[in-house]
Amino acid sequence: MMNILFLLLVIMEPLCLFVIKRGSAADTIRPSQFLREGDTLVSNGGKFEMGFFSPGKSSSNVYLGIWFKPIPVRTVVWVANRDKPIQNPPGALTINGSGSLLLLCQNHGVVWSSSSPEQDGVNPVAQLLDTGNLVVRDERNSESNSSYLWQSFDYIGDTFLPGMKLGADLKTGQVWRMSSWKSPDDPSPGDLSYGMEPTSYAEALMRKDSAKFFRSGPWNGVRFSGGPELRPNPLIGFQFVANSEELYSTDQLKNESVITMYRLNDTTGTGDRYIWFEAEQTWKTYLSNPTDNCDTYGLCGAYGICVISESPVCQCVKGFVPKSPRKWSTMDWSEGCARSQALKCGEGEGFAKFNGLKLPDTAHTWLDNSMNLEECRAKCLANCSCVAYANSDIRGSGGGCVMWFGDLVDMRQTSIDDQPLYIRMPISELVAEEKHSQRKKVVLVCVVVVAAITWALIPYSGVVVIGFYLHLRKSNKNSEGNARGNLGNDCTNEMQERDMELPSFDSESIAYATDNFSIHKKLGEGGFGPVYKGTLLDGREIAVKRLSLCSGQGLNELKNEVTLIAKLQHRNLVKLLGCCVEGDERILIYEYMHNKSLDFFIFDQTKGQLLEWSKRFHIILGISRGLLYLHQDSRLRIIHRDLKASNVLLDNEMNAKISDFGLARCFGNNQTVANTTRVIGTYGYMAPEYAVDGLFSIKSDVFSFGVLLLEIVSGKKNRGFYHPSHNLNLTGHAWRLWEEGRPMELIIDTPYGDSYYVPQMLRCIHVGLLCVQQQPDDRPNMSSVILMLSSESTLPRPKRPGFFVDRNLVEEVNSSNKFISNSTNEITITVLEAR
Ligand code: ACK
Repeated sequence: MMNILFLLLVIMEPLCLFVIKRGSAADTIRPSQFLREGDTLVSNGGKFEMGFFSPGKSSSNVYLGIWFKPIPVRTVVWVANRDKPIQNPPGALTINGSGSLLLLCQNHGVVWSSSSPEQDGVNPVAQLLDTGNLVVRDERNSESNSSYLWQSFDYIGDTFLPGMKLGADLKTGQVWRMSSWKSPDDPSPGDLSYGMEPTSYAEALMRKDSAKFFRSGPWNGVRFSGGPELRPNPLIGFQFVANSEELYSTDQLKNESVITMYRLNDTTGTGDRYIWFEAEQTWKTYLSNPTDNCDTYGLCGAYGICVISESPVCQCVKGFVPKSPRKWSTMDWSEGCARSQALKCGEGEGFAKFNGLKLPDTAHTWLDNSMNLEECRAKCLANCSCVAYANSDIRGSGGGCVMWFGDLVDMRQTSIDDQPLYIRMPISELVAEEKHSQRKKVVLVCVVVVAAITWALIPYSGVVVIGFYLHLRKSNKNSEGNARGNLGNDCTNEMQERDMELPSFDSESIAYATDNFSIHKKLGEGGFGPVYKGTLLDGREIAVKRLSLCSGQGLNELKNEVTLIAKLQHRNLVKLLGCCVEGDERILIYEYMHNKSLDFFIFDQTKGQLLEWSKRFHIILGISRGLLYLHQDSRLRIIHRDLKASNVLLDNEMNAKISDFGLARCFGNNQTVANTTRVIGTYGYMAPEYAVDGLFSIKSDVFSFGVLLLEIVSGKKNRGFYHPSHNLNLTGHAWRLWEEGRPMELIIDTPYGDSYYVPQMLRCIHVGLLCVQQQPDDRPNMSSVILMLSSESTLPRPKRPGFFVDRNLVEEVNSSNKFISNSTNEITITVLEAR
């Protein structure tokens, strides 16, 4: 009856007296006042605004929401009627005498109401605060009084604002949990949700539907164990409260002028922290969860540790081996690891210490904050089901005790080692470890003794001994630095072995096979000289690369190519059959590829029709597999350094084969990055850190792969790309389209007709953009790339690509380096482009 009265007042009689005046900047509504469509409430300091809106492309559904007032791009942070849109406007909001907010609509009466208990004897007023919180309070209580009758902060949507709580009120049962919008057009709850798990050692957990998806790791008094980025920082302070009444985590803004929010995004499957950049009038992502593949819940299974810099990323905890070696070798880590030696409880077990880990899932933990680490160890040891323990609070010198029961799941390596995890081990494992460290100690003692003796005999000579020892240790550990001069021992040995095994052809038989290098047999001109088709006496077809004397590829490059790929056997690498070095003649002989190189097809409208989408996808997978093999061959790690369309050949079944290893470099086992003063590669494919600083790594190859991927999908060259309305290159253009939500426009005018498979193409564009990100650490490695391409997993949101601007700028960077090199002779930039 009451509702009908309101409806009559508000909707049927627009001249009714008690309507909030249009354009007025009131921040409150009192009983018998109405907020109608077109009216808004504005918080006192002008930070937030509340009114009616239609999200995204939906114009028929109307919602009551709160958004940032100063931001021109309407960014809605809270919606009242998330799953009950007003479909027959107009609607109006009011508050009744007992403090309930009522959202009314012409034909349906009350479409939404705040679920606060009705209160008698109050003077209710609804007020939009400057925090973005819509509160209902008794007007007699001051604004700052926290005893609100109702507040929107208790009903979080997809956006977490400073001051909100994530967790639960254990007394009232009120749960504070975020949930994503279904889509940009539909604010009703989507698949993704984020909240605090009420385990003994609580942690925040993101779920996709009901499955665990990402963990923050537990709060250890200073930060969430899951990542360094979750530490306090100059912008946001974290607070974590766990007592018998409440369990929650909250943020406080340290600088009030900053506009920030954390938002769940159903489309990308991520939680993103955004900051508003006033000068650029745009939101920028500050961090995203999951950050990378290693943040995927339980990726490496039980007792697996994810190490993002490794390839493959999953490793077993020391003392454990893959449960299913077969699956593990195919990068299916789901079964995790099992102990290599069984535990025999009570037979002198102990614990191995692991530093720098995100602590495992805390679902089965036990906590006692009053115990110290020693007591914790004793308690865990005494209980055969306890598999690990750690200090629960790392403040000061550390204290508290947390113990794990059941398998240890979802660990990853992090850069901070302030909270070691102690994992239960059988005595045999601990003895082996002890012997290893004893050996190291003995060597060190010997060095010190020898140094002391020699010092006594010849003053200061001991320094040389210690220096020599340190040098040996360092070179054993890692062999970073100039690539060519610093191949790891593994590399050098392997290469020497390979060198000897490569068949040597005599120049006469090659001349015969190619009709004396006849022009009719010429396949084309490679980066370092002509390539001919030939037929050996036994009928085998070959491709003969004859290095021209004046080419940039000297004997060194040839030897490099020979030694690196002679023995590499992979169906996605072109096979080197032999070589010939006689006098001035330097020739490489390869298996013959019937279908030319990839650039012959993809950049040509007519020939491009021969490569329908499924073939393109097959080629993309082939290149990824070939590159993965190079990057993680059992003993070598090879960086190609010149991956591009013309260096991918196609055999008679259109299988992709990576070719041209003249610029490739080999890394030792522990080496991840090297630098060179001689930057060689091809414009458009070079990663920024390589082109500018000469730094190359598997991630610079990943960058080139990303460019190639986008080229294959779009049929356009990164470097030659032209667009009438901007000056971006292909990667920049692709990223812009992605950001604007129209990535499929990348394939406009492609010649592969209606052979599209849209989800796969979108995935390829997405993965391509992840590969060309500016920061090497943000780029996935090739094992992740393959996983991403061949699964339907949620992918992180790509950040800005490297060199996404006008190609001329890239050239400017390089040409300015060239200038330095010419004038100082320090850097010689050699940027070669074969085609
Ligand atoms: O696109 P294409 O026909 O394929 O032209 C280039 C040219 O030589 C210069 O690189 C071709 N080419 C290079 N290696 C091979 C090979 N192993 N089999 C067939 N063609 C090759 C390449």
